[in-house]
Amino acid sequence: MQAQLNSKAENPKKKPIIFSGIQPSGMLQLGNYIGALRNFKLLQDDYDCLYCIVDLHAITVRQEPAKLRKLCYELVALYLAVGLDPERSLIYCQSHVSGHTELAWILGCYTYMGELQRMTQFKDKTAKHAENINAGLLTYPVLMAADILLFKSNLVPIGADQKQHLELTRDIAIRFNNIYGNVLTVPEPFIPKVGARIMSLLEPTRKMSKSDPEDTYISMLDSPDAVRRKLKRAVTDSEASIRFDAESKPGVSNLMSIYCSLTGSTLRQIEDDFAGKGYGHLKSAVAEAVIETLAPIQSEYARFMSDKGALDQIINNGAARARSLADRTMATVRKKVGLAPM
Ligand code: ATP
Ligand code: LTN
Repeated sequence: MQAQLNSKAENPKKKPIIFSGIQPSGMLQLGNYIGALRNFKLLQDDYDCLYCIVDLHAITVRQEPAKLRKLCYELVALYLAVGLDPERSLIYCQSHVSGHTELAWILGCYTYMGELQRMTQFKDKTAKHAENINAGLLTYPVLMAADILLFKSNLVPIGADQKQHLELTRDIAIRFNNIYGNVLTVPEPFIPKVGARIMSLLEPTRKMSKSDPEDTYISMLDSPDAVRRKLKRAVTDSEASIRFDAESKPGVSNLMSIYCSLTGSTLRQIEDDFAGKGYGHLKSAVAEAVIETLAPIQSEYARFMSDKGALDQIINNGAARARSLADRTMATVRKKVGLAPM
């Protein structure tokens, strides 16, 4: 991996680089899996990947320290349980690599207040956490840009809600390059065609989110009973017809998207297969597809969680490798900007 992530001149067979991160703000929910995590695994054969636990992003809202610490391990175990291979995919915690915050400070000086203030996530989170509108919530996308640009990443697998942040990352990189030459790689988003925005089960016009109340999302560790119960209660509509229309039938359309993305069926097929059947049928079919997807992941998760020493080794090794890659970008950036040589 170390050799594969060397510069193209040193290694002409170098693969393009992928970076993505997930916040340890709760156990992952089904939307995280469908929108992001499962693509991490699909992409690891063709790219050099870095998959980060973005703990510094998570503290933009209040977290309980002991719980946050535990969640970092749980996310690493979950990354491994879905099939990420630490030999091929570098797995580590954001706070273990100081280049993230150093680059974020520098890039913050090339980002406009207006750009940050109009980010949808900033508006949503400030509305949700009116008692704690801190500067970190505003500068959150600059840290995300630093995460990505620190490793000269080419592709960033994300759900649809992060598209705006990725566009800002591109703008920052282009602005920086216009001043200093071709220093930063301008990344592309990788957003799945189906399942890029899984919606809340109880409020299907809002995205499913792990920091919302438990009954609104399916946790990746939910038992089969919990999955069935939550889906049974999922909000639909009074029309009793199974057809995709995200505007006027958000609940049913959401269930159809979940089913499609887990089974590979098309929306058309579902409409045909469930023609004349009630919503109860659709809900049970979705529940069984979810249970079948989660079962092997949950048993692998339990196995990885039982060896904390091995998890420590993986993130320590990941951080060491990430640091050495980050140092190279930081050396160039410091020099270009004109900071005093060390
Ligand atoms: P939080 O509730 O703490 O803000 P979250 O559940 O929204 O967290 P993140 O950690 O912010 O999740 O997101 C991790 C990845 O999962 C991102 O790539 C994000 O786009 C994707 N993602 C999050 N929610 C969904 C969703 N409902 N549907 C599809 N993708 C999603
Ligand atoms: N902002 C993302 C999490 C995140 C991320 C990243 C995703 C932080 N840094 C870098 C991709 C690449 C979120 O809230 N889901």
